[in-house]
Amino acid sequence: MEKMLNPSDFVGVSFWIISAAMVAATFFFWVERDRAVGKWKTSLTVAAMVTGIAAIHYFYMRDVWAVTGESPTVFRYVDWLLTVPLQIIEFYLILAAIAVVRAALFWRLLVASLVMLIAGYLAEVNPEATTSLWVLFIIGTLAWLYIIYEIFAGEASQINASQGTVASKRAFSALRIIVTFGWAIYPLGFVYGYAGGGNADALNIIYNLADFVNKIAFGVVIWAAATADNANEKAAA
Ligand SMILES: *C/C=C(C)/C=C/C=C(C)/C=C/C1=C(C)CCCC1(C)C
Repeated sequence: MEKMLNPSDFVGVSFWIISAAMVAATFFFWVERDRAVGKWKTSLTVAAMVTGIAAIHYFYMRDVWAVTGESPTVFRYVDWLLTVPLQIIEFYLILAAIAVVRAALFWRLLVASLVMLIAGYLAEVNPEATTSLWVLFIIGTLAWLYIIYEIFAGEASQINASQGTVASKRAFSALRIIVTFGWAIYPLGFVYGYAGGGNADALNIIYNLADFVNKIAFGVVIWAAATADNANEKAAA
């Protein structure tokens, strides 16, 4: 018989709660898309795609955890491989909504995010190899720091500073906070999860929290900017 979720398994319950939240968020962004104007509609579509893809993966991750008690590493990274590039597209859309942005910027952010995730995956599928585990962790962290550099000091930041509207600047600074502090929860989860012998409970609860912040809260930020721009436009008309 298939094992059911154990109510006293708080990590398993967190998988359950995030599954429900991802579905609800997807529905919300999808419906609210009607209230956004112009290019912001696409941003909300992408936000709904991110939470929708995550919802599907959370259903499976919850089962892997409930049945085996092991980290659902493969589903986790398949989800991230789909949703992180979508979030990079989201940054690009915010900039493209206000200015002509070079495609090279998009590709640099995309490649850096892939290096970060591939390094993390190679580390986590074989955590017994502790030397490569931490070398790969450092490679992934450097790729993340590069993304931070790009949005604080690189071309993306210059475009935002010189050509942003009030709403797009607000969205852009919220994105900076998400990528710096929201994304920082993942390497923290990695350290708690693997330092000193490994702790799958800590790893998964922290990753689940991080996904809640970075997929749902991130979408809400986009939604706030999208609907604020709408209000401005109506006031101007
Ligand atoms: C929706 C999923 C998101 C936004 C996932 C983001 C994942 C990260 C920012 C992962 C970062 C990691 C490092 C910075 C070092 C290597 C280990 C990782 C992959 C956990």
